[in-house]
Amino acid sequence: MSRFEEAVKKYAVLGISVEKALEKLKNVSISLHCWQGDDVRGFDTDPNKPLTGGIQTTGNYPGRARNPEELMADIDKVISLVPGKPKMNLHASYAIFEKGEWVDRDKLEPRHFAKWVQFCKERGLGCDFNPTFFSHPKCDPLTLSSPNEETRKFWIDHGKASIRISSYLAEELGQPCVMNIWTGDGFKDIPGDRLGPRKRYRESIDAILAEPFDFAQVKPCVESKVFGIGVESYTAGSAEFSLAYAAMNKDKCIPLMDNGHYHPTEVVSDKIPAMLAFFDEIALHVTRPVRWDSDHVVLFDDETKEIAKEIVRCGGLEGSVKMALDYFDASINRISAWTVGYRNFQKALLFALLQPVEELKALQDKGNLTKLMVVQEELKTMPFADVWDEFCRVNGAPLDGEWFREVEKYEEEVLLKRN
Ligand code: RNT
Ligand code: ZN
Repeated sequence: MSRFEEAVKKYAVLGISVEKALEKLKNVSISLHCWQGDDVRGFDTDPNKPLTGGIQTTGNYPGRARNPEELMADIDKVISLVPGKPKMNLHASYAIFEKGEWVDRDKLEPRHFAKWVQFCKERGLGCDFNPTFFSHPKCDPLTLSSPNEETRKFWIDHGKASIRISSYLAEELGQPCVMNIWTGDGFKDIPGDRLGPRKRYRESIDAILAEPFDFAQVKPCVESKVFGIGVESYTAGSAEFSLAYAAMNKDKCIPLMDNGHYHPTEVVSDKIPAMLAFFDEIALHVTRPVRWDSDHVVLFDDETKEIAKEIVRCGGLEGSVKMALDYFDASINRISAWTVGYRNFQKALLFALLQPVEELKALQDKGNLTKLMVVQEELKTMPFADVWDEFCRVNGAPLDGEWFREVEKYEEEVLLKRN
């Protein structure tokens, strides 16, 4: 009997169907963020300008993608190293212009993403989208919450353009497009007015969402944040602001939680069921905060597992939870960073799918909390790795222990030749 067959038997004793878990995970779509490949620089402004909005990449590992061709080649490499098919996730700053052409963000059109559509079509991928409200001369530093009407209008127009681009992506690729609104609007020090920027932010999102779109096809989200570097004292799009906005606009907007955007002892895993008690749909940015929103590579760690567990237990894989990765590490090989994080999140979902959900619920409801603890602890040492290997095998991806060689080869042959 193979190790996998033995694992199937062991899980069957607990009433868990490995086959069902593998089948389920195969069809799960996780968005792969294009911005891990070039340290969030994009193509529409000077790539050497600083990253603003309270986010930061650190490190200068060789091999950063410098243009669309390199970024696409790198993404292809990642796709070959992960099981199944990801969904793409683009920022507006990754617009691809014809030679000699350039338009500012308020004037972006669907055609500036035609090359990405072609990329996705050729690979059978859907695509999510993000207006880019940071790293741009028109961040004053505020965007949608700016008191300067001209600045605010520029960014509203960018949001509207992004809705049109999202509709285009959804239509062309035949999959709904999640369009996330995040701004780094805020202040380093104690503000003189906390309400004004939030009122303007609210009005700006209203204005963006007044652009016509089909809510079945385009899923605008509002992402909250607690603070950022250089924006320590006040964030316009705080948790309460974003949650209240989404709750009051359920017909056109969904809340997005990034697990790097809360106080360090708060956990998004517990927020998922709380939100699903009220929202039909929620969106997530899966990342790993180390002491702050540092956007380290997602590991197969306790909170990632807990997040995945809640998604699975709450029926999130049926479509109610939109999952996207959001991290950017410039200090290690970027292909590896992407691959490790993506595979780890899949692992976490698989680990969650191999749990006797009904039994655990019943134990809790009957008050048998002793057995609940024992069963949950014993699940940790089940032969999960053998099932993961099988998942990789049947979905055309190299196993753990195999794929990194490919990255080393790619680094030598491709990445180190970039400078
Ligand atoms: C920043 C937010 C935001 C960005 C991306 C690039 O703190 O998490 O989602 O990371 O949009
Ligand atoms: Zn995020």
